[in-house]
Amino acid sequence: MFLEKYSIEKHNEVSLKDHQRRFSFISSEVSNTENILKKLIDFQVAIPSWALGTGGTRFARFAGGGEPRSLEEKIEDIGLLHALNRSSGAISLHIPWDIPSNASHIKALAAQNGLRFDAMNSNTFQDQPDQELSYKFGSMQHVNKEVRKQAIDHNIEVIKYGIELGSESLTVWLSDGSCFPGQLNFRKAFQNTLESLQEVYAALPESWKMFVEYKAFEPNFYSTTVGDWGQSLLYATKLGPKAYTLVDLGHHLPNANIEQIVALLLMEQKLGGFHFNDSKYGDDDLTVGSIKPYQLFLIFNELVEGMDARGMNHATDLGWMIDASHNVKDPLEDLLQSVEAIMITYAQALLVDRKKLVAAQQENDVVTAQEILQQAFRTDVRALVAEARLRSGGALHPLAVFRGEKIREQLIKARGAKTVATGL
Ligand code: AFD
Ligand code: MN
Ligand code: MN
Repeated sequence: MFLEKYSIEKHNEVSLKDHQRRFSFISSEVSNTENILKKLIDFQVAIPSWALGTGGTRFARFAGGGEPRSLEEKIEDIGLLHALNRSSGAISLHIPWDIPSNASHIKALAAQNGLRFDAMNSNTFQDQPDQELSYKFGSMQHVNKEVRKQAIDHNIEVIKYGIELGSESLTVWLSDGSCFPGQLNFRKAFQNTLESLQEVYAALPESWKMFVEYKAFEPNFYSTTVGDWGQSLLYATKLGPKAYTLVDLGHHLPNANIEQIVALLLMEQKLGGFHFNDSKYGDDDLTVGSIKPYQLFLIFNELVEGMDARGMNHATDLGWMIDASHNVKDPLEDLLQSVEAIMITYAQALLVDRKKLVAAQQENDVVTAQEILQQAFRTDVRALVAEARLRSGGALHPLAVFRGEKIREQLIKARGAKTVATGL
């Protein structure tokens, strides 16, 4: 389905006066409004193709209805999100869940929806029906060279699909590790993984980046072969300048200081990509900003500070992606909430008075430093984010339009109540 421009405009008209009042208030509070608006308009977050259907746990999956049945319908869904918020202009694909059998057709469809292809994701954490060798005991770390070769070949195939679509990065997340002490030799597992990654790295086109995603636990529970940012950085450094670390917010041990990790990776020019989500206990893949919004702000604060220190372009120099799963919400509504949370937090991070913060740090004025950060965090920037959307043709209130236009109902009518999107 395609959302007509006039239906967004119709909704905007109703709340325009109210919005203008709020926007003029925040404009009077903030000194560099136009500059911030420009940055917000440029900032795009990629939607993962696996987040458009209902997720599940290892206990159950409760499908929601109207889920996309094909890659075409996934692109259509992201097109809807992007039409509403103008900040979801990219898609991150997962192979083999979304093999583009006709790449030029898929590329054209994405372009029609104003979307580009962000990082391609490989999958060696599952066995596919037609697969020769099993990944039960790992993929790139495997003791058997043949299994490692199969994993390498798969990643090279993913790069090929990516080239056809105009993507420029590959995200490798390995579930490799061990469940019990003694199951594997840590050093050998690392070396096998490094050698395998090196072969994939050698197949990367000149302009491409490789993101090495780490995760501390699950599905392996004793050790993970890319277990934390230190290990990821080790691989990325040994691989070369095209390899970077990818930070997924849900992949840390409890209470990890993610903002510090981000700051140091940026300092080393080794932060490449980002997976947004939120969590209470582990890799919960909950809506961004739903549990720990202040932590998200502190992370964004370091991202902005670190990127500015290196003269980086906020919108294009890092891969910004959501990695979420929805068990009880409508996936599209959840993604609208996630993107909104990202934009709000980014705007707040742009408000931080950096000069004053540096001075406070220099004076060891801890109280003032905290005041400066919380002044930004406690500013209601929603009207700024809405204004950025309005100026780029989006909806003042995306969620309200989604419900008002009965988009889910229309998708169910077109696709059926019992569709299940590809994914886990
Ligand atoms: C995993 C990782 C990774 C991967 C995804 C697959 O976060 O990014 O691509 O889930 O569903 O937990
Ligand atoms: Mn992830
Ligand atoms: Mn994850």
